[in-house]
Amino acid sequence: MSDSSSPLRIAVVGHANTGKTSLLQTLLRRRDFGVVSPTGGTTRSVTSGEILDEEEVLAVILDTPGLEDSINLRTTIESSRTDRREDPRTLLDRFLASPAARDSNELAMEASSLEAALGADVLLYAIDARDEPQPRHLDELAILAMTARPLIPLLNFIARPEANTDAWREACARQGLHATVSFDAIVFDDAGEKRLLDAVRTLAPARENAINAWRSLRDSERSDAIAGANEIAADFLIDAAAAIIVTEPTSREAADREKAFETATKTLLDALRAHESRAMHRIAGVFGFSGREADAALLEITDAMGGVDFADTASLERAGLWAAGAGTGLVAAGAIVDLAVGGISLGGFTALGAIGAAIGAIGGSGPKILRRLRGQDEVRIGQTGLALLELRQHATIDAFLKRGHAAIEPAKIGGTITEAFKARSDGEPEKLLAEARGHPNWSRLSIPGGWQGGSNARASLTLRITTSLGCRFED
Ligand SMILES: Nc1nc2c(ncn2[C@@H]2O[C@H](COP(=O)(O)OP(=O)(O)OP(=O)(O)O)[C@@H](O)[C@H]2O)c(=O)[nH]1
Ligand SMILES: [Mg+2]
Repeated sequence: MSDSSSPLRIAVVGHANTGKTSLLQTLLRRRDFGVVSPTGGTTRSVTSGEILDEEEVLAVILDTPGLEDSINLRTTIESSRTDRREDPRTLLDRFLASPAARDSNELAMEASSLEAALGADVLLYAIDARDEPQPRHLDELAILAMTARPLIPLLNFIARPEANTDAWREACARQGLHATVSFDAIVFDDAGEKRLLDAVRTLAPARENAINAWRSLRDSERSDAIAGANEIAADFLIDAAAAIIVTEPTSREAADREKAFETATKTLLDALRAHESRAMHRIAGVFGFSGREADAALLEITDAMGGVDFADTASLERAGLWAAGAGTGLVAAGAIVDLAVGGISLGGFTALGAIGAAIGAIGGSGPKILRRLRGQDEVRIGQTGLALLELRQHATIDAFLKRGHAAIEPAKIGGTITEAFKARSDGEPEKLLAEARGHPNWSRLSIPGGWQGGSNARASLTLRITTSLGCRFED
């Protein structure tokens, strides 16, 4: 076979519909690889994908059609035996050279899978762990043993409650296969991928360099992705914390000021929602989910967020984070939005009455005094709202970290946002975000604008928040 500097070759083999193509999508981090479908017999020919580091091919992974009729296949191969001392590989070679293995024949597809297996350093035998081990599986294992290639039984679908993990371990052990690996193609688990590569390394020691390079490529991609995603989150959170919307009342009358407060609140929340969605798309991109796939993933993540939409008062009310006020219509129970005067929070609109006293106490710059004379107020996201946004950013990153590229079901985050919110304690990121308060020109969302994103102070705060958000993902 090839020399030790050539790429590692892995063939994924197994029964039809056991998640072979899904496994390739996840290992390659490519949702666009092959076609995955819940009905068997989807992959009809051998295809391959590469693990690339810059220009260098570290590994080639082969996807193969499932072995559909293994009982017939084994009988055909073994029936060619003429001498009891012939070893299984001789029988397999004879079968592959026979007309039965050619193009139009009923076993031609199986033959192409076996040809691919013969050229591989290691075989991964994909198992749908929800199945009971059946005679057809044992026939498959016996046929694959004829290739004389090292084989790792890989238990897929292990995240499902009906998985028969123990029965499969026992069945594999009876075939002399003692080192099974569990790896779910859908619920991505970095430690699981590491265990898989460790098993491959044990069986293909000559390919150690390629395997180590593959692993360190994935390690650095993962930490780059976490850092990149946290920076996007930090930048978004500073925009949110620093944003101030100045109200535009038609008069200084309390009723007009309240109406203007409601309008400004809606403007702020809508802008935050749109801005959050942009941040989520960018985070999806950092984790290699792009185009339509990112959209699908985002919908699922939104779904998984305990249904709490911070910009929808009805949703906040259901979660107990907002209460509709008796007279005003908008009283932020947990101060999702704040009335801000001179950078000091006065809570929701009910605090408007306190404004006169506050103005006296705080004083203010020329433009601020002018605004107050016109009856203008400032609205910004409250501490509660900000904490909610921070949790949502964290949940988004966490969901993408655990999402295999073959995932089809909604991303699940541990516990709903509401539960996480109630259990939270103010941490470092919250303290740091307080520094963005009182700097409306640090936010792209402030009205009137005056965005000064390039300031050094904002950049340094972004960096510190990125780091403190990152600490939460350290294992
Ligand atoms: N829940 C869950 N579903 C999975 C997993 N792996 C694959 N699937 C689903 O199982 C079905 C079959 O997956 P494929 O990847 O097409 O299986 P395959 O072995 O390539 O199938 P053939 O090409 O037909 O032999 C698809 O609907 C997948 O979404 C898994 O780990 N967990
Ligand atoms: Mg397939």
